[in-house]
Amino acid sequence: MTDQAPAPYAGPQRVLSGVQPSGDLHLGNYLGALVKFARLQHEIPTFIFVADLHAITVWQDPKLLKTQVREIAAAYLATGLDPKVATIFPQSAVPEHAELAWVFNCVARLGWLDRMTQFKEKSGKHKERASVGLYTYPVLQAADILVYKATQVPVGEDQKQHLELTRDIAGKFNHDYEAPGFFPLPEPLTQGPGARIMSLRDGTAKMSKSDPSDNSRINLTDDADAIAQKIRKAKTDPEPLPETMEALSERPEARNLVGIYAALAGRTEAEVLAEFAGQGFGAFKPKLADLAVSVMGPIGGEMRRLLSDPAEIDRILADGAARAREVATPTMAEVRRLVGFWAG
Ligand code: AQP
Repeated sequence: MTDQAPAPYAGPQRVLSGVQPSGDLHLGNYLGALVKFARLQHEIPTFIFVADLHAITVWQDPKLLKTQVREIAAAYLATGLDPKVATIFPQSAVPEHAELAWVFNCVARLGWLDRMTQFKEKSGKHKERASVGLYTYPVLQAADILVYKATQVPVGEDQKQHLELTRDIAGKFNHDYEAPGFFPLPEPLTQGPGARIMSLRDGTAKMSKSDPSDNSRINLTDDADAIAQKIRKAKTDPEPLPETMEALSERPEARNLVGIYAALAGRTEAEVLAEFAGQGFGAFKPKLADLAVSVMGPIGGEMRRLLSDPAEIDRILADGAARAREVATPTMAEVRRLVGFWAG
């Protein structure tokens, strides 16, 4: 007998991604994820959820969580997701995510999870006090993706390792339950200059919702004055901009601002440097501020308009949840059968 490669997944292509309702969305979330959602929805069936199950891996005020979910939904809509085209829904409205996560908890190995760098970063020095949910977060993420048999996952670079784990879980499930090609091995879509936006206060740290300094990030809800002021205050150095990105390798803050400009303008970093080489930040920052205000300003305004009608957002989310379950329910029924559960 010869060893044969397992049959590849032959089902339809689907896109899936989501964002946690755990704070204000920022420029990193926008460029690393949301921009891609709006583009992909016109190419491949796209499922975008609000990750409220993930959010409670760290404490969330129960009185605020629903409002936070609506805010993320409003951000999706304001950045171009069309609920008639994409399926937009809250994670907790589709119980199959949590059910499949349990099965995957029994497929994934402790050694695989022990390698996840995001848990180490988020749990910090006191990992014994972190929730078990924070540790198994990437297993739930695998379930989010695979319950829709999604093949492409638009995310920022920080999520690449979790996507590798999803592929490992899919491969092991297919192998252990003798179901070759049942789950796809999904690909992360991380390309583009917005894949890793860094803090405006520290070019070596990721721009993040949980950074205590509000000046470290541009929030989607910031108004024009706040955006311009944060860029004016962004940490830089006294040198002029060089002609090549290689010359910025030791200047993380400068590199970050060039990357942000390129991503917002839809240009390459090389094109940006070709325009600004030789100029200092006194000249570059006002141009970046104008660009950021022109792109981000209208998003905040549209979010505020959408949030003034929460019933309409709830209607969109309920409709999306019903459509999402049409895909998730048959996958989960098949998983129950493959695993041999009593309740099929
Ligand atoms: N700085 C970033 N640059 C590019 N992409 C980013 N993403 C997050 N930060 C950056 C991408 O945004 C999507 C949603 O992320 P999330 O809210 O689900 O969780 P996160 O990655 O943990 O985001 P934050 O802002 O860093 O939140 P906190 O501070 O709560 O941990 C993902 O696709 C992510 O890659």
